[in-house]
Amino acid sequence: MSNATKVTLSNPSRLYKALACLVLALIALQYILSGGLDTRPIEGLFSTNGTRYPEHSPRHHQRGLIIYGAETVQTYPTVIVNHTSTTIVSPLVVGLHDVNNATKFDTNTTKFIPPLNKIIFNSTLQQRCPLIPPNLVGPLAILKNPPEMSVLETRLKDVNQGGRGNPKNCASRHRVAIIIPYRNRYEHLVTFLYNLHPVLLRQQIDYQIFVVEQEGTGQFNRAMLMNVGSVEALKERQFDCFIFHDVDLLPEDDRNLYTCPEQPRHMSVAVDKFRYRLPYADLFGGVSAMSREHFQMVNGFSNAFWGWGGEDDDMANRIKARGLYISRYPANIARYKMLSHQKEKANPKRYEVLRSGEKRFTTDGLKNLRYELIDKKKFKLYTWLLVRLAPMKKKS
Ligand code: NGS
Repeated sequence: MSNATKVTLSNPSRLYKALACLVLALIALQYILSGGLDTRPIEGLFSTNGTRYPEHSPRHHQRGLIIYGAETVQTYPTVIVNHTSTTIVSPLVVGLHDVNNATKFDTNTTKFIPPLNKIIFNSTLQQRCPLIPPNLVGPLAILKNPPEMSVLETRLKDVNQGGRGNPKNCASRHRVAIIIPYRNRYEHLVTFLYNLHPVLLRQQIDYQIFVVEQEGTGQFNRAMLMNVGSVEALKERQFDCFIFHDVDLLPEDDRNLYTCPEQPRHMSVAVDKFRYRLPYADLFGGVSAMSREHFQMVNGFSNAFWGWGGEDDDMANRIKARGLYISRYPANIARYKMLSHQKEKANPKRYEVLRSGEKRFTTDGLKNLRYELIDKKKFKLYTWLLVRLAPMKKKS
């Protein structure tokens, strides 16, 4: 027996100390091997609102797995991050891919269902944008004398072809299609783009502006153009929010966020033309925001309003009939200036159509929308759609 062994055996407290050291060393070794000292910048699970899943979440410590997707975890893809470089997919990119082709998290079994094909993305590392955009300025000076469109195009460098914008250094929380029913208002359109793009960029929204022009000289159908805009926008990307916007309204405060909250939102609460007072409680005209889900739930706008007036009131009725309600930001923020123009001829039948609207809620709208897309162009500052609207078939 060696001296050392003799000492240990003759002194049991030393033996315990040695054993304790050995156990600690083994624990440390296991920790290191399981990646405990990994300092790569992003790991963990995130929900769509940017919060981290709780520490006890089964995969919290699994490196390289990021979930964007949230309240309904099962329906959103998990992304396998390529860790040879520190890359991660933004929700923007995820949205463009088939969710069936991605890892899903089963909340019942708390297990991951593996993807059909492993997806490895190589996009830039991006954190979600903050809830409150940091560069807002509040009240705005309205710019009423825009330069020519070609000059504006070169000035608005951060806008991409088709009138798309996207925050540079973070992944936006909102995918918004701005839909403008339009005819013969080119000067207004330039002024609108001049004022609106900088606001949307500051608001860190992932957006695209769609100008939906009605062909011909027949009676204007604002609601139908907005329905067309929503359908055509979704052919491009899975927008989660629609903002229906008259071209003659310019926001006076960039805290009036161009996003869709929990409930449909009437945005043009205080307009200079109405001395900044809301004309009536159910007004939903001018500028309004609806999530894709809600817009489809109410079957879009009615197609039955030809000529000025009533279509927005019908939408307010649809919203209420579905148990939703119109929400608003405070009037000191949701302020707009209206560009002057000749008032269009009101539809003499609008009250009649409005009164009988309820019985058409489920049939008249996105369900029976008929139109022909005559032309489509992606200009630098907007996507332009020229459409021929088909009148609703009369019931015999
Ligand atoms: C109501 C119209 C709405 C319109 C609102 C404000 O009278 O469509 O005025 O119009 N309803 C009917 O005519 C039934 S505004 O002056 O802002 O263009 O939105």
